[in-house]
Amino acid sequence: MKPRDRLRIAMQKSGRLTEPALELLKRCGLTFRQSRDKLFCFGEGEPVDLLLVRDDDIPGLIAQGVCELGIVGRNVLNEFSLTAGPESEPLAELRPLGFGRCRLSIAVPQEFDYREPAQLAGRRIATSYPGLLGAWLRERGVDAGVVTLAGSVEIAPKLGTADAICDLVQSGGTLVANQLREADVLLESEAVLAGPRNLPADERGDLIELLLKRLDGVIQVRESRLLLLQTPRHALDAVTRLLPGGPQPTLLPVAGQPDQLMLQALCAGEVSWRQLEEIKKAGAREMFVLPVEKMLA
Ligand code: PRT
Ligand code: ZN
Repeated sequence: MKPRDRLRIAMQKSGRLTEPALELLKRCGLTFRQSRDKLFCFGEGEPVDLLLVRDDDIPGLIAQGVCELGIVGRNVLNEFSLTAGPESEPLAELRPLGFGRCRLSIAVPQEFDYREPAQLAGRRIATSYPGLLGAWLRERGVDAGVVTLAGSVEIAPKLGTADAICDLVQSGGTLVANQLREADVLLESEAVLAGPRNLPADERGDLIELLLKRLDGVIQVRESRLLLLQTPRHALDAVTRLLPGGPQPTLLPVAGQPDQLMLQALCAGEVSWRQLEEIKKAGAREMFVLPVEKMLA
């Protein structure tokens, strides 16, 4: 079979990851002919097309070689890797993408006084993630019953079909609504770019490398902030010491105020209110934290 010279990326057709994934691809310079109701979207500028599918199908499509890349939750990717069987093509997490964050957690009824995994021995735990839960229990030497459910896992304890659950948690609202509480975290999850462990050795491999570089640039910009502030010269050292990580700040004179300086610093990551308070206490004034739109080093 002649290798395809276009790249295919699988992503969720309709769900939590759909909009942020499309937005990220757009920022990487990828746009697609609008046919969102279809399975396939043709890429306009670059030779990269989209497959719109259920998130659970994404790892399997990559493993079968139907597509080269996929945007999917780490929870779904790792569950696939644990349950796919040795003959399946091994998959890799190529990049974490910073959206769709959640946790795969054990949750127990409010009255269950949970302190450690050993207390789950002999209990039934309902989950849609039997692979991840099974591995977690095995690692801890806990012999518990795993009840696999496709959905509505959170109602299993009330129905009497399980004593605890293992499910995704974000705000925790669903657990509270079902009189459950989070007891232990198995996996911190977010959307990731998944691909085969061995990248194709043709043009598609080169295209993937190019895409990864663009993605790194987009993620770096998205997580960068420009911090602007004024500081008296005598407080400069103290203020500089408190700046979040990044390259050396730029200093500019302030017209008519020789003892004041304007400081400009690129920060890798969010600058918290607490950090700003500390910097202010050190003597800084007129502070601005700005998002970075584009960056060319
Ligand atoms: O149709 P398809 O199969 O594609 O969609 P889906 O219904 O399986 O997936 P979807 O869109 O619900 O989730 C896609 C991915 O988003 C998941 O695989 C996770 O990686 C990620 N994600 C992030 C979440 C959540 N947050 C989340 N809160 N996925 C599910 N939930 C559910 C959770 O299962 C529970 O029922 O929301 C509830 C908990 O939310 P809180 O806020 O009440 O704690
Ligand atoms: Zn799904």
